[in-house]
Amino acid sequence: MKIEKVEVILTSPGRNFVTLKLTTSDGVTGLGDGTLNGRELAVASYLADHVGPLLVGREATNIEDTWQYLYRGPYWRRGPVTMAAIAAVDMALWDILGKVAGLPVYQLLGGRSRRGALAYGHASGTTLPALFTAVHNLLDDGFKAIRIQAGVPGLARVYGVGSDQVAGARYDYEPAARTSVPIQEDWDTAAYLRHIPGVFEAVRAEFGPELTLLHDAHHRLTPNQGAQLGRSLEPFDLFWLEDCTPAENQEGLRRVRSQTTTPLAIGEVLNSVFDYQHLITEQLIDYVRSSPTHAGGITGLRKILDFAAIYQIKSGIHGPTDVSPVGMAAALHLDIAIHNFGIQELMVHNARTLEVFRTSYTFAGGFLNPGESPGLGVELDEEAAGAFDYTPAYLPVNRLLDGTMHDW
Ligand code: EZ4
Ligand code: CO
Repeated sequence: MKIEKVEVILTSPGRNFVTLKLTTSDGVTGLGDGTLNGRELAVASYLADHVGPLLVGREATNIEDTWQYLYRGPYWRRGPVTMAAIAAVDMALWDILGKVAGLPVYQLLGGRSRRGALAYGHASGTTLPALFTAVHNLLDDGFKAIRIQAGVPGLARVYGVGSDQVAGARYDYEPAARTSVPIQEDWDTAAYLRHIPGVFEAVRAEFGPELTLLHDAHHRLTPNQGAQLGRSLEPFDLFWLEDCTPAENQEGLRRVRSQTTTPLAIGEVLNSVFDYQHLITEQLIDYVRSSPTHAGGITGLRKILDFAAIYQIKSGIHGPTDVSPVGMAAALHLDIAIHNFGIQELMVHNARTLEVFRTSYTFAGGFLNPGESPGLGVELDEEAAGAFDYTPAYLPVNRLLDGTMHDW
C-alpha cells in the first residue's frame, strides 16, 4: 500500500490549522496536524514543497522508517518547523494504519493502560471573584484538575487571562490576539511574584485541599525567581508549576530543583528527545509537556516519553487550541496507551473548529477518551474547512516596563 496523494489543507475556523491529508493507492486517507502557531505557512511550505514529493510512492505502513527518513534525510535536524512537519506525516500514517487494521491507534500502541486520561482545564480572572466564577464553571463541566492564571495589579494584560469585561471571553480566541502584527503586553516579574501566592491561598481557602491545581509561569522567570515561586507555592500543593524558566536553559532547572519540592513541568516548546537529555537524565523535571504536533508526532513523542519513564518522569501533554483536533486525538491515543501518563491539558476548541474537524474523542467526568473509531478518529469536513481562509495571526510579545523585550 503506497502513499499516492499528499495534500496540505489550511483552514482558520477561529484559529489557523495546518492539516496534512495522505491518500494511499488503496484509497485509504490519513490526517496529521502540523500547526505551528504564528508560523503556520512555514510548515505548510515544508510539507508541500519539500516533504510531499518524497512521500509519493513510499510504503504507507513503514512508519518508523519514514520518520527516520524525514529526520535524518535532510541533514538539517530538529527545530519546530521540521518537527511539526514530521509530526503531520507521522500522525497521518498512524491514522492510515489504524483504518487498515480496523483499530483505534491506541490499540496499535500497546492497548489501554487506563480507563481515561485525567484532563485539566483553564480558569483565569483579573479579580478573585472572576477567577472563582471561572473555577466553578469548570467544576460544573466535570473538571477534576484546573490551571489557575490571574491578572497582576498594575499590568494591563497577562498571559493566560481572558477579559472579565467580555462575557465568555477567552484569552486564546480574543480578537486582540489575532492581529497581523503581534500585540504588545507589559510585564513586571516582581509584581507577579508578590501577587501569585496570595491567589493560590485564596483558591485553596475557597475550594479546599483536594482540587488538583496547576500554574503556568510561561517562561518568564530566572532560575532563582523560579525557585522562589516554587517555594512560596509549596503550602498550596500544586500538581505542577509549568515553564518557570525558559525551557532551553536546561541547566537553570538545577537551581530550581534543588530549592523547591513543587513539581515542575517543562517542554511545550521542545521538539526532540535531545532537548530533554539533561532534564530527564538529571531528573530536573516531573512532567514532559511536548505535544505530538510539535515533537515529531506519535513516534517522536513516544521516544521522549519512553526515555522519561526510566526516570519516573510522566507525561503532561500540551493541549492548547492551537493544536488541532487531529493533534489532540494523537495525544489522547498516547495518553491511554503509555504507562507513564500524568495529566492531559484540555482547552476545548470552539464550535466552528469542531464543525470542520469531526472528532470521536469524548470528555466526561473529568476524563478524556480517544474513542473506538479506527485510526485517530477525526474526520475533516473539507467543504466546511474551505469556508475559513488562512488569516495571519500572531501571539503577543512581552516587554518589561522599561521597554526591554522579555519572554512572552
Ligand atoms: O502559550 O499554545 O500551557 N499552555 C500554553 C499555551 C501556549 C500556546 C502557544 O501557542 O502555554 O497557551
Ligand atoms: Co504552557
